[in-house]
Amino acid sequence: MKTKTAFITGATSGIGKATAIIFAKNNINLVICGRRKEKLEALKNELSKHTKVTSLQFDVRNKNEVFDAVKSLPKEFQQIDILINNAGNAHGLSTIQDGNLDDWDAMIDGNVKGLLYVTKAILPTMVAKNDGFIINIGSIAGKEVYPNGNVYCASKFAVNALNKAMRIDLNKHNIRSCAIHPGAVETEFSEVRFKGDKERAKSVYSGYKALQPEDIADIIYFVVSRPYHVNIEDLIVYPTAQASATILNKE
Ligand code: NDP
Ligand code: 8X3
Repeated sequence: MKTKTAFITGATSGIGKATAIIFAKNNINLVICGRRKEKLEALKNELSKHTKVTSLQFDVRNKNEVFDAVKSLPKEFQQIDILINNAGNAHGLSTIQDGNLDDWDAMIDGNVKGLLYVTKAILPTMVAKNDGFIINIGSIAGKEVYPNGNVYCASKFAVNALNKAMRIDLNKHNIRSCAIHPGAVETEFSEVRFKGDKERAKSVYSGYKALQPEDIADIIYFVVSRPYHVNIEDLIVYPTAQASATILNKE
């Protein structure tokens, strides 16, 4: 079977990094992306013993950076078979009336527009070869609005909608798309949301066993390794202790 190449955004941490690791161990070549260069370099060195890896440093919010980065790919990495639209974060947790405009920009620009820019930059080669797989990392926040989640929830509702749009628009090009919507996953996510407040971030994952990034990475690998005629389109994944965005069975 032909070796596949995956393009993973947000590979410096959490779900994206765990996905890069499981893909590398399964001989999928990798384009790993993120803003933190030293983390990209460390991961590239670690995974190069399993597979071919290149890295791209860019901010998904900056459309020129996105398109220039994709254009700069070495020839052997230009045919992307699998795109993992994973980069994203929540910034803040407050009512709309108390919302911070910079936080709103960061979420809409990163989680929605960034995902679109990357998809648009990668799609021409997928369309040309009439094949491809796009995994969009949504969230339970894209299925349910919860108190103080407002703009983050809106950004993930948009990811859910865009995943459905991709299924429709790309159908005639044989490009599969799937949205995976996790509940609580223990990553740097809450540290970013709470602007470096490690104690507050830790409390999000205490009193129960949260999902680990590897749990989601395993599912992503399962989805992309189904036979060609099978497309899992939409998945919600919770920790056992979680019943909805707001119901958690904590000790
Ligand atoms: P992390 O904070 O651990 O990872 C986020 C990743 O996204 C990092 O690699 C970061 O890289 C990258 N990233 C963030 N903003 C940008 C940007 N502007 N440009 C480029 N890269 C960016 O969190 P997770 O692994 O948990 O998050 C991954 C995805 O999963 C996100 O879309 C998140 O919304 C979603 N999710 C997370 C859940 C959770 O509970 N953790 C639950 C449901 C969904 P760098 O900083 O190097 O740029
Ligand atoms: C991350 C999960 O519940 O904090 O998307 O929105 S939640």
